[in-house]
Amino acid sequence: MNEQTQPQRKPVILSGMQPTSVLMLGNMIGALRNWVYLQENYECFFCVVDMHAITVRQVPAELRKRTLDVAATYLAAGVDPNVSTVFVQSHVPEHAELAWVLNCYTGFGEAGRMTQFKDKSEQHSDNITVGLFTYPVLMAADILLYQADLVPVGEDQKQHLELTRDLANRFNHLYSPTFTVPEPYIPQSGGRIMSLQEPTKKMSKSDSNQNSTIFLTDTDDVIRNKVKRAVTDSGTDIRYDSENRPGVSNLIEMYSIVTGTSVADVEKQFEGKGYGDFKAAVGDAVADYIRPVRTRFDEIRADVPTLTKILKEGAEKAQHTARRTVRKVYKKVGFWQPEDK
Ligand code: ATP
Ligand code: LTN
Repeated sequence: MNEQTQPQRKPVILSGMQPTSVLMLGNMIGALRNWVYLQENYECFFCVVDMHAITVRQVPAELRKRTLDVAATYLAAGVDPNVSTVFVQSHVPEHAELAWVLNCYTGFGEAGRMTQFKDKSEQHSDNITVGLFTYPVLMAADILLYQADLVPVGEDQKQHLELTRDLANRFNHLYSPTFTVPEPYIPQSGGRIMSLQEPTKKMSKSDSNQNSTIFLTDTDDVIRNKVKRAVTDSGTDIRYDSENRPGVSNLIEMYSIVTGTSVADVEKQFEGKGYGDFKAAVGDAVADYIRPVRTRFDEIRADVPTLTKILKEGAEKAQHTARRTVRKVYKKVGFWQPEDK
């Protein structure tokens, strides 16, 4: 290397998923597949956001198990722990520390406008906690701690990314440049996979109707059956029109992504065919897409000592970066440190 050239800092990525259940097709298509291909060119931090998961009530033993399930799924999908840092959010206490500070810079009205808060408080009307309200601030802390440039997420997280950017800008202007202002990375196609049973709602891993969601642990037969029973619209031809025909359009989008075919070519391929033939093809294609992930998941999940080692090393590495940001922030807000004297 030329002595004059400084080694270039790779841009940073951070993203995470909640261990509220095993992951599903929407998580894979909306976010995880992008993590895998971006990891070569970015310095990546991928966390299992267990602290976010307790914003709605969890069964402790299940949460423990799901945390390992989600970490194993990241690896099964192709996240390489030798390249990317994979860790559990609660293992790095700086997430809670920065979240507290950012809470003190977030307007009450600003947090109240978050649509995910409104949706989730309707779903969990018997237990609307302050934690659920302040969920996006913890997410902002996750991102800003690592000075992330890019955050690969599904469409539903766009508003949370806007809040994160606002908080970063606010803090930088109040004090001095402290945080990188991150950009969302939302796929053009597949950023919002819809529920198989209610195609106007997004597919979600905590949907109460199991038939709405294709889990990455579903067997080939279960996948084919769920697709066969998917709600479609009155109509007979295979034509993309997400506004008027959300059911069939969702299946077209899924098929297009998992087979790498354009939507126009999918329409051409199924011209003159009915919903029955099309659903059978979608079921097969999705099963083919998920099968290798499921097989690798079973192997990785069975080896808990290796998984533990990866997560422990990941947390140490993540903490190293996170601590630096918290130290900077504490100094700027005026927390006295012994070395200040
Ligand atoms: P929950 O149902 O527990 O609220 P979720 O299924 O929405 O969770 P998260 O853990 O909140 O999943 O999200 C993980 C990632 O998957 C995020 O980047 C999110 O934007 C993305 N994602 C979630 N649902 C979909 C979907 N239906 N289509 C595309 N991307 C999605
Ligand atoms: N809120 C996100 C999960 C999440 C996240 C993050 C995503 C928590 N912290 C940081 C990207 C970056 C969701 O998908 N519901």
